[in-house]
Amino acid sequence: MSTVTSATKEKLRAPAADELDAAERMSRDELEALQLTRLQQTVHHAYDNVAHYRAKLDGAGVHPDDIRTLDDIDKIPFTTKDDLRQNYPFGMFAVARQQIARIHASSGTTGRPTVVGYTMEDLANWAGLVARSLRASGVRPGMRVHNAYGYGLFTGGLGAHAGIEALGATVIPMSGGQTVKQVQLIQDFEPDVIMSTPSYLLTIADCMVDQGIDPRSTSLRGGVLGAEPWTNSMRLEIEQRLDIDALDIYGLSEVMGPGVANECIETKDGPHIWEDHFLPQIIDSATGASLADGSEGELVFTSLAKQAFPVLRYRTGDLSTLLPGSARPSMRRMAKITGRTDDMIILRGVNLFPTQIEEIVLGIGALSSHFVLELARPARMDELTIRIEAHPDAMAAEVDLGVATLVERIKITIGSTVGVIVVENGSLPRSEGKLKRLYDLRS
Ligand code: DLL
Repeated sequence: MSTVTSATKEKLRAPAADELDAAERMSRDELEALQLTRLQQTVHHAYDNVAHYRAKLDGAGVHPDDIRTLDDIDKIPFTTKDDLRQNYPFGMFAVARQQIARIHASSGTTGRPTVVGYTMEDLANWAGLVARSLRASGVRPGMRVHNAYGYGLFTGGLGAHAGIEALGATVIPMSGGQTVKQVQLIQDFEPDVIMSTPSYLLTIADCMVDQGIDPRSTSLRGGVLGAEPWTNSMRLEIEQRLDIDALDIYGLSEVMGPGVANECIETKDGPHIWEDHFLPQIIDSATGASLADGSEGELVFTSLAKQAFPVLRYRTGDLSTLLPGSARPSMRRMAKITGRTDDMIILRGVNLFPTQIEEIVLGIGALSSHFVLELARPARMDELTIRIEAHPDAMAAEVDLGVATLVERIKITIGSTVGVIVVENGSLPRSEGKLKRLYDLRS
């Protein structure tokens, strides 16, 4: 078994222009023309084949023929998770059941899961977009990719799997969990790249340390990480701990799965949305009004080429900002997700997201990245307590100073007073997939 030192690790590189898909090289005008044709087809397809969409469009007095420009999209009513739940399980499918090649479902913390379906062509398109995402991350045919996203109804495992194969890379279908085995296979199979949630990659790195393995010494050169919000400070932490490039992959089951958007390694400035397949919008969550690019709000997507499960103006609940394209100039980027509308904590009138706390915590060396937030209402007022583990190498006095700094920085940047409790190292639950940061103890 060979160990690779930092000096010998070859950096992942950006694809050359001739390695890109045709859509990535289109001009903005060509792309918008394609989007309009595909939008018109999608609206017709949804109207003709899904009773829910027909009723919604009829109710709004809109006929598919009324969509003449991309701006006409604002005439179409939103689709929400609730609409999908009410049509559980297969009411939103737009093709005959014999054409459905695969089903996925998102667990959903409350109520019924949301169920999505794919035709063979949908699966091929999805694999192609994950392959494009991997290529943008610096992955190339022939590389080995360790896939630690969970296999099963969750779209992460199988979605990533098909994309790795479509790219022509070698997939190691590890799935989530069994952390000791993850470490062993990384040592033995020497993958170039790992796919997992950012929080689970830190769990894997901790497990390496427990076994006396330097996380920087493995064969890994890159991580394609997503499925949960993570900050640029977390990226830095991961890149330094594992000596890799860490790229952000975004997606959601309802819109497709992983690979709706992905960062480009040459810029690492937020995921590029693959706009030939998904038309993004940002809206004001309270009023539903469409906002101009550059404003922060809720991301809404319309699928442009899906057969089995077209979505019209699906409200993701994810908060972001649409930004101009950079490494792929004609496709817009999304700013890293700040959080979900459901994760927003309102603390004595101040809105706050777990990612804001993460950003501050990671700037304090004496504290670790392992923390949870507890929201309680002991009296009339809500109180937020951060339970956090100290950095394993920090001295007690440094930890005390770190805690004081944390309280002060939260007060200054967010404007709320929080409690902080330092807990024993290893006592907080470790992520095996999507990390749960917020515990609401109020009810
Ligand atoms: O998590 C799809 C996925 C799998 C994406 C693997 C990337 C990698 P769902 O389980 O339906 O699908 O959850 C979707 O996860 O609405 C966001 O709130 C969150 N999410 C996904 N990717 C990111 C990301 C998959 N890169 C929900 N940054 C979405 C922040 C993300 N949040």
